[in-house]
Amino acid sequence: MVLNGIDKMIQLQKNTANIRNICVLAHVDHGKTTLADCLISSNGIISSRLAGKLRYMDSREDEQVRGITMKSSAISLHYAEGNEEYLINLIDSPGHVDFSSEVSTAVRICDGCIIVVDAVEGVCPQTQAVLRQAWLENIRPVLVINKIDRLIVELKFTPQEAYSHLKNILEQINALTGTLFTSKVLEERAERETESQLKPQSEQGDQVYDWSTGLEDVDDSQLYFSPEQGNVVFTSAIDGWGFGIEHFARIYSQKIGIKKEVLLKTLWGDYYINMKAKKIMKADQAKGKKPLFVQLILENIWSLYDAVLKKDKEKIDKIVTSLGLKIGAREARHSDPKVQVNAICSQWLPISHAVLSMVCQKLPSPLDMTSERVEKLMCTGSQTFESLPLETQALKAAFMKCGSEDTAPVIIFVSKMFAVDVKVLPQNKPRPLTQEEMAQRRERARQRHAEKLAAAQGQAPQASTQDGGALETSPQREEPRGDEPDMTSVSPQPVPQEDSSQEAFIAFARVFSGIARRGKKIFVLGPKYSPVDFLQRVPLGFSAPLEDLPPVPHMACCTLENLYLLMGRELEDLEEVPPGNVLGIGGLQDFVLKSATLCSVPSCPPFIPLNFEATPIVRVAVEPKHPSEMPQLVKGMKLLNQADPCVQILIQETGEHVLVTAGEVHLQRCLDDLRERFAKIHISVSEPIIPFRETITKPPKVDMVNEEIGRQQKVAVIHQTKEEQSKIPEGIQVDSDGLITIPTPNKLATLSVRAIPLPEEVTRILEENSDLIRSMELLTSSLNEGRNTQAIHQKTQEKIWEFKGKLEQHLTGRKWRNTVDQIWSFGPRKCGPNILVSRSEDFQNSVWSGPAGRESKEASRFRDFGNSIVSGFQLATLSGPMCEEPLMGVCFVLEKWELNKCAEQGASDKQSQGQCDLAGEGQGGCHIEDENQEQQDGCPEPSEVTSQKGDSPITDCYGPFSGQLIATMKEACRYALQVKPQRLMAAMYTCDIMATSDVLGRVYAVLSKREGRVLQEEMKEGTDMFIIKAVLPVAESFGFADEIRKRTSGLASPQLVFSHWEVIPSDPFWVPTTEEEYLHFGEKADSENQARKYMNAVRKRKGLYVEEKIVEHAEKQRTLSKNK
Ligand SMILES: Nc1nc2c(ncn2[C@@H]2O[C@H](COP(=O)(O)OP(=O)(O)OP(=O)(O)O)[C@@H](O)[C@H]2O)c(=O)[nH]1
Ligand SMILES: [Mg+2]
Repeated sequence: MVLNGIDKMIQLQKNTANIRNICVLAHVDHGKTTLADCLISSNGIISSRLAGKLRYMDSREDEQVRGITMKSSAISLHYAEGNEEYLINLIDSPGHVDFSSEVSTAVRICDGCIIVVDAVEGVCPQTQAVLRQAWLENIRPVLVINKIDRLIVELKFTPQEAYSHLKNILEQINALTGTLFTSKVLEERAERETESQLKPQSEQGDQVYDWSTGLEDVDDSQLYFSPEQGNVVFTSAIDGWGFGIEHFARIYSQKIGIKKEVLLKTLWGDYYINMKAKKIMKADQAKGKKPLFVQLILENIWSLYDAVLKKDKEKIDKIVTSLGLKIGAREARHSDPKVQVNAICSQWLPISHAVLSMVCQKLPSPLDMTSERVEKLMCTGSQTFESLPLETQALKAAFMKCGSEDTAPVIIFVSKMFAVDVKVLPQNKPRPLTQEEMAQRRERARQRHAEKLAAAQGQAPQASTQDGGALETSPQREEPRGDEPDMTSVSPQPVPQEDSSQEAFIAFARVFSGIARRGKKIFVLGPKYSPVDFLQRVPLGFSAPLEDLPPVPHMACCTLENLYLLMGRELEDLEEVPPGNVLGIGGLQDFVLKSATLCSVPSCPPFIPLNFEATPIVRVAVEPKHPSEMPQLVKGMKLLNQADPCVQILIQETGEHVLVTAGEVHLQRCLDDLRERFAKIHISVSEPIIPFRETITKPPKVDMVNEEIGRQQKVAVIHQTKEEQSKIPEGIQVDSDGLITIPTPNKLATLSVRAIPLPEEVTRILEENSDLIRSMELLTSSLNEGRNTQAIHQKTQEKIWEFKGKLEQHLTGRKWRNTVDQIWSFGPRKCGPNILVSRSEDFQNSVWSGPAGRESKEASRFRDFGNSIVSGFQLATLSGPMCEEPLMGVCFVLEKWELNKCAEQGASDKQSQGQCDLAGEGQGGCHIEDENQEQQDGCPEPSEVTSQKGDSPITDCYGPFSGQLIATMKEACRYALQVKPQRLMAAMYTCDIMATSDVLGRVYAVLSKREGRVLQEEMKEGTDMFIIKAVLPVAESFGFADEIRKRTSGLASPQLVFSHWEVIPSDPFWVPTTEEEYLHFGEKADSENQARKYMNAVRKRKGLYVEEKIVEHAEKQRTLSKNK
């Protein structure tokens, strides 16, 4: 039975002050969905007996089967306290790391969150992650410590032990909050400092910087979780109970006669009560006394559990009567103690009351939106609020007011699109008729009946009864003939046209200001939309219909077609949604891909993008089982892309359709969705494509048997050395230091390139700043094109200097002198973690100064061809020589760059012919060109370059000169790499495993089998749980979670998050060269070489040549032990 109908919800939606938009966040399996069940059952949507078992918010079949939540979904609940009625829009979110993007979509549209922590497991990695997300979104948290029953039943703690354990958990989580808070305060302070330095002397000279905004002065007491503040409750969601100390303070103030306020302050903490004197004392005055929390609260709960578990009927009855509860006969007689506990506790300490009353009192309503949050939402990138146009700044007031008057601008944020079966849509569901509708229909039928009677006297009586009967049972079919033409137009809609159109997309959204009305026209703003653009293009006071607007980039206009109330698995139709509410919007499928800002005024900026914590890393190629079904697959993948906030869909150069997902579980879900919902075809899936990076290192100091290289003589040179292996062709000079000098095929230019490994720290800095590098690149390219760009924002400029400073700090020493100033480009894709340095005397071009740095005549001559060099570098860094994977951490130094005079003037036909004959290596040149063509998809620059120089193209039989330069540069880089010790880099996961001591050994066994490395092992205080932190190559991670779970009988389950790239120490090209190595590894060195294995697997996948030896005379098999 549903207690509150839709009408009640509609009414509650209007009272903004009593709306709470909240989400439940936690580590995986800490009990979010179970808690949500309890809250939902309080509204009668599900029965209280099923609460915790049903997991109502887990509506997908695979969620139920796997027992984990995979998406966030919302439900609206009603809660009454005293005279106030509240509307709670509750969003349940997943805790599994693979779905952390769903958490981001939830926090954006909430004002507060419930952080759930398992009382046994305590603070876990995802707890930290979600707390951080809540912070980043500026939403206020409250804490629920769940699964208290496990402390009693599983860990068998005494109440005193439980108290210290809970205190510990609180300390941990507060420490976390503390670090978030301090870093934020310090950041703000730093910001203010720089601002004050920037404008120290304003015109009036009276702007004094307030130095008092230090940590010590900021009131942070509200931020921390503590039971006396009322922002912590203790629950057991599975047993249906929960309490905050306020509940007990109220009860005991009546019972003992101590003021409630006093109890509120002392129930948690080291206070004890002197019953005789009715006084509360500090614990240190009397050792051995139990704290109030233990004596007055926990002991009661413990004794209840004790009685029920021991089936002490008498004691149970005593407790039940003393609490004044009424337990149903069925529950009282039930043999399962859980049922009894649930029946008693859920009446005594109803969990929904404890949690919802905390939510209503402690979490803000949409009206309490802080100005800080509004500014953050409106300012993308490095913009500051003050730099926005005035019209845009004016919208801040609308956000804060959250007004529902007609003049208020409508602002809606869509945080994700989710797919539902069209059958679930309210307009397609047969709805029970209301009394009035029945009456109307009866009346209409009667009229028709009368008309028919009048028309055809004879047959009328039978027909009319049939007609009337049909109307009552299936009114839909009769309607078109009725007298309501508007209804007729609605009814054909539900009929699905095709199989694949069975999914409808609903936008998961929130109204931030104004009323969202069905049929209203509204702007859809893409993430790159800029209100400045609009204000420039469209005359002020534009009042024509929206359709007549001149086209503005990243903006579209659409109509709000259907509005829905999100009720977990159900949707309810709404006509309008007042501000501050969470809602579903239908009909945006063609306008919104994943998220968007909808607004009725064009001065609104798009909201800042959602910040996703997980990086999509696991990629597979998919193809239909039957090739003819390709179009369905393509369509299905498009739909999947829209329905999932985090998945990426790519079509690779090879024509493969690739799915990039956050992890194994996410991949499985995406494939299921593709098969069953979106494509509805059989698909075959490749083995996961594991990304690698290629790099170079310094020459090793020891050989593979740990002998120092250099001191021992290379007595037995069994194999040829590596330099010979990489086969540098003739005509290319290599000096002892690895400098490659190579001419273009027509010999008009010669390039000298050297590759040097970058320090690890520098690579990290480059990776962290890739966004900044991209914006620097955009800026330079727009300057190059002579476009009138806005001046760089002060903050961006500062960031650039800071970035440069960091690089300088780490690139010190003779080798790196002036390197930072000479950086010419980053690569691949102009923003990657490799750099091109130009040491050429004649031509200086640096990313810091832009092209106009030092413009001499000589320089301009070189500049024309500079782009080709950069393109060659981009291509070289995009795919390395080992297995065509991108490079990482390599610095290419262009030491010299000689340009023949005729290259500048343009070679005549004759000349070039001559050159061609001279070159004598035409084959090689042409071949390189071909390869270059293949690579162009990934990097569009080369074609642009050629077209730019359309005015004086230098062509000879090798093709345009610029193309030759590109190819030569690429080759030079590749050879420069090959003469250095090359290494593969593997993507690494960090892995957190929680395991009990008895399965620890097995966890280690699995980890070491899969090349994992344990970083840390800690024992969780008060439990026998160990927390293991390890790193594991992504390549070895498939099936890892399953294996761990199986080997430990489900007692340990790992969480894998992408963390970094790591160099695989072994050399993929290694062969034994010294006598020791030969002795140790044997002539064929066929023992495992991890790097070579990976490299060959990638080469095989890409259809590249794999050098594999066929064993002709296998050495005798022997076991190691026999060998000893
Ligand atoms: N003992 C005990 N078990 C609980 C309690 N609450 C939940 N559980 C169990 O914990 C497991 C996970 O519960 P869920 O509610 O699915 O956890 P969740 O946080 O929603 O998990 P994800 O959505 O996958 O992150 C289930 O087996 C629940 O029965 C509790 O209070 N006590
Ligand atoms: Mg869940």
